[in-house]
Amino acid sequence: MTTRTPGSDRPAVPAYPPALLPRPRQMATDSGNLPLDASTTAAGPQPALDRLREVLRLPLPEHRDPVLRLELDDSIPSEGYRLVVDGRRARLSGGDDAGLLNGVHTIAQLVPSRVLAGGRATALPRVRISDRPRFAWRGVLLDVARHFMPVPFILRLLDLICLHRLNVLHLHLTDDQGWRLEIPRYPRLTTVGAAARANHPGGWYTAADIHTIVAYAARRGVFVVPEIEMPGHVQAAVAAYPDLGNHPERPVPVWDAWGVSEHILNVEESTVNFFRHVLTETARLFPGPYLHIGGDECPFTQWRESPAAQERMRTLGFTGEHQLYTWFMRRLAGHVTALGRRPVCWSETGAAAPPGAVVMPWREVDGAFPLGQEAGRAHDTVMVPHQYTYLDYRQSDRTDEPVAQQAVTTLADVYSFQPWVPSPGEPGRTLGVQCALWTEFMPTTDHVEYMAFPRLSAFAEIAWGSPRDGFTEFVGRLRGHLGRLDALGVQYRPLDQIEEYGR
Ligand code: TNX
Repeated sequence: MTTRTPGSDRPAVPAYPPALLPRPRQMATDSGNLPLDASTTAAGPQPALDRLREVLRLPLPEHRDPVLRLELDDSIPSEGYRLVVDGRRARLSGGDDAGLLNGVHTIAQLVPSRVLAGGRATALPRVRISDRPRFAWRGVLLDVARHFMPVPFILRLLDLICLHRLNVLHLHLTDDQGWRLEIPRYPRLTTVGAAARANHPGGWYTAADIHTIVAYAARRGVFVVPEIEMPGHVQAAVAAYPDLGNHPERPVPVWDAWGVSEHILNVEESTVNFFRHVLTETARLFPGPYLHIGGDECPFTQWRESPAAQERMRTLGFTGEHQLYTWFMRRLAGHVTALGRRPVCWSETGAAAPPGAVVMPWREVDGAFPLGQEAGRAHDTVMVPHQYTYLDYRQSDRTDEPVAQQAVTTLADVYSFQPWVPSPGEPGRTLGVQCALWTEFMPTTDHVEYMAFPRLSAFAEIAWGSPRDGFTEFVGRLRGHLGRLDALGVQYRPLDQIEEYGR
């Protein structure tokens, strides 16, 4: 556990209203509460009711005239909910199942944090809450390629994601340093691409692991977006199958340095087919609507020097390697579309992004660039500007911060993130926002938690679009919220240091 300085000089955290985080759109409280016990009855749609049982740790027997009623209500927008608790009953109305689950996860914060640690709920405070998220995509990226993260940790992260009413887990499954998804037709992707190496334990997910993760996420209203990187960030795959690379005669190992590897895919038809098959298998394992095909940081050196790539360029009538890259991404995006899924790619694809793809701009704060209005069409975006959302950056400029990427993104920086959205009349939509846990410098799950929290909590407010009353108000609520993270044993970075040195 992290040690914390006792804070006698801190403002007291009010017990009521509970410090909800993200803060709901509208909330009114009343004194008194609704007592709950093992005989408390409930009724409503099954997925949310089952989740409510888990959250309150009560059996909640069903009854026609229940104390806790869950219901769908067409007048509430998608993912929105309304919660009314008086001294005798509670009613949770949701625009859809996702709205009900959001409401249930607010209820998880209305009960004392000891309930998160396994105790039974004994009461709900009297409240009226009317709430809905600003964005439909409220994501967290976890890089399991640089350092493999075991399934139990992913399930724990999913508990923390839904507690913050976030709804996307983006799994970065492949990179230069590891390939973490078992593809039965190409076993070496994992037996070689995810093997243990010196100072590196290795590991990969089987189909059964993915099934566990996806089902656990779905019960919590979270969908999982798998990412298979191409045509760069693929050295682990090239190590496993040298024929995918530009120099089959010179095999390379799985990379054990950080940065951008020069070893990219070749542009043979067999390589396109290989990745088509990988994407087909990935789509079979992940039922969600999106499939991420990477596309970031692809150095063209090998294509420039490869007679085969140059020949391919000429045959296709291209004048530069960038056209070859666009061609590659479009072919694989087309395959994703044919699989009935929506492709997602990093912003490097720019104006040349495959039609219908969702683009994640990570270099720019403004989603209009480089999507290129001049291209005559805009893409839907998920905004991930690194300055605000990269939780692998240091949390302060103190010299005793653990080793991390050099850049600094404080808690206050994350809280100041104002996501770009197109102006009225401009094409395209901002589907949402996402924060990123790239794990080059996070070898252990404790370390991931330290880097993620409490910044992920600030990110959740932005993603939800909570009403803002300034950073001080947020930190006051965060203090109360940290009690929940304590109850769950989260290894977060203590607040005092951030407070003192945050910008
Ligand atoms: C850039 S963001 C990357 C990742 C690194 C990250 C480190 C993106 C698409 N590419 O490969 O892990 O920076 O901050």
